Amino acid sequence: MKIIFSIILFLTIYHSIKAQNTTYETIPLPEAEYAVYLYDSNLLTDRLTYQYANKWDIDNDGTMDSISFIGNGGAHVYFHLEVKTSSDNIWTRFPTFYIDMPYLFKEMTDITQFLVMDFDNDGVDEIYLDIDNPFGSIPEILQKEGITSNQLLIEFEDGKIRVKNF
Ligand SMILES: [Ca+2]
Ligand SMILES: [Ca+2]
Repeated sequence: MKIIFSIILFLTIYHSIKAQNTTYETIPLPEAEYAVYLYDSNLLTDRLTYQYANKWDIDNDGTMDSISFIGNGGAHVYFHLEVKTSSDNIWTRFPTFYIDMPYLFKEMTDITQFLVMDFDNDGVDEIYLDIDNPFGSIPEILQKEGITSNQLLIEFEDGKIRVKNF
């Protein structure tokens, strides 16, 4: 009797583990082809990162640039923006700009958080971000620059990346 009970218990546990695994595996990661897990030796965890390389030329030098979104490793993953333009080849990091859907939106919708297109029709793409920081707050570094909205336009101007109100 004890053995049967143990077997039933084992099967129950096994079944629930298997169910969890199955559930986990069947949730598709959006834009999975751009997603990688990078180990962070400070946080001691893998951070989900979206790497968009060679898709846009933000600094208009004829060579494609890189845009990445680095996950914070939390249960509800928030991502911050990093941009590397080919003209200076250095990463500009925005560690206080958080979004939770760093996906390739094709157009502006109510839920678009990230979109790259030529918003001002000057022939060069800009980056749109609708940041979703805690309590809707605007990062201090942006407030000092006169930014009054969570909707940001990030563009390359006079040799550097600038952040403006959208
Ligand atoms: Ca470029
Ligand atoms: Ca433009």
